[in-house]
Amino acid sequence: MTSLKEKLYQKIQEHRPRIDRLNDEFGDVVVDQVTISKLLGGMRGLKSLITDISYLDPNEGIRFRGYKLEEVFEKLPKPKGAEMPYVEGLFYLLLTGDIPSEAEVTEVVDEFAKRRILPRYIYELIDAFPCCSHPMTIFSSAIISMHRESFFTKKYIAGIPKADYWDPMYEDSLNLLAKLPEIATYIYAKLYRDGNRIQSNPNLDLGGNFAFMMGKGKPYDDVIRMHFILHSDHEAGNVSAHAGHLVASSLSDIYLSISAMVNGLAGPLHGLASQGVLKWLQDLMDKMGGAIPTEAEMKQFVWETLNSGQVIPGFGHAVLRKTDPRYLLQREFSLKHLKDDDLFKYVDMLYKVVPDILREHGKAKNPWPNVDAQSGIIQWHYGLQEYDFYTVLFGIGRSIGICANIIWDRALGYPLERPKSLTTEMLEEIAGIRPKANPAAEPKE
Ligand code: CMX
Repeated sequence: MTSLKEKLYQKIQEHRPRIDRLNDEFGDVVVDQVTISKLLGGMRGLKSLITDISYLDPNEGIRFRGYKLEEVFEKLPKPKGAEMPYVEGLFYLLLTGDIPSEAEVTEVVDEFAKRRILPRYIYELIDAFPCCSHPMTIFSSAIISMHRESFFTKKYIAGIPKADYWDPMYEDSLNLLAKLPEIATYIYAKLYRDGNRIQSNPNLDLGGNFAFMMGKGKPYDDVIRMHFILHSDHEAGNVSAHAGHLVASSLSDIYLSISAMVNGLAGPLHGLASQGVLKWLQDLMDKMGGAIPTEAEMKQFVWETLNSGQVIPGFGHAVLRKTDPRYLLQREFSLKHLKDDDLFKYVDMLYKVVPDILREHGKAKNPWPNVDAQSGIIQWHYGLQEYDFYTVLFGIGRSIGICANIIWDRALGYPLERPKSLTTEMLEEIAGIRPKANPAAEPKE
């Protein structure tokens, strides 16, 4: 057993009695109220899920295992000469709650390296897609096709005890996470480089190897490490995290669950917004003939978008009520490395004009930029200009967090998700605007 797996096992053993106690002794304690507006409003803010991997404070932003993002970047070990930490170290942190030592990270880097090789049929599957397919469709299909590899499914059929479910889920998760960069870079080569693929370098860490397979040198390895870390987890209620957890709750394996997670991420209100920002800004750049717009021109463009009934991509958030710290960290990086980039100047100006416009527009509860407002611009700057591909990068990052979540779901025996639904008539009855269909059926006091 690796030291990561041993530590995880020990943490699971320590954690289980806490959940049992809450369930056995405090099961009836009220946590939140379900109102009609919560039901009609996509359960926005309803406290109804549990995760220990990350917590999103509306005003402070995300914390991973209690650590602010700045602390995560500062404390996690870094490859020699790198500005950004090992992605594998983040996985260790999300899974165990502990900052790993150099030696502990190295062990995880080696574990991932051993598990990278893709089955032949994945290449064939990717080759079989028609040229205009969206990379997220191919990515999701490649992941789900590996269902046949699932260790969990084999163990489940063989009758493994419930208390041990986490173990094959851990093995499947490592196998999948190690392969995602290979899958993604082959999709990229296939769609945009006539299938000319650069073979993996097993001596590099996940971030370094991803950059290598994309044909990019320094500092792209740091760009992608930062990207994967920033996008890894954002609590349990966002669409991708919730989709992954929900599917996993029926004891689907990691391949089925992460594919579902990726499908949720592929929507324009979620991960696809990163490509949305780029496309939107490129349209403006075309209109401007490449010139930098004045503030007045930028305001006009933003209003035109709003008045045509569209959202401003990269702005707003369902939970956050201030500028996303993930945006700020990428902004800090951009100010250091790409402050003369024209697209960065556009994004910088958006930061100045959009919040006031959204306030005046009066709809968005949060007028500030989110993670997607900045991420694509950095990729563009470093030569990754096929913006359809941006959500795949988000998907690799998010898989790290969701795998950690799902391993813990299994470890703590979280059950099948099965909320109850009502009809509109029932809601009208509850609201008191429709007589009860069958008052005699009401339970007596
Ligand atoms: N531009 C214009 N209108 C916006 C807006 C924006 N950026 N953000 C919110 N609104 C509107 C909503 O569309 C909604 O309008 P209706 O009442 O007409 O439906 C209203 O303001 C209230 O929405 P909200 O409660 O503030 O936000 P939601 O929780 O419903 O949605 C989000 C959150 C992110 C989907 C939304 O802000 C949005 O569409 N942003 C643009 C897309 C985007 O950047 N998505 C990426 C988010 C990060 C991620 O998950 O990757």
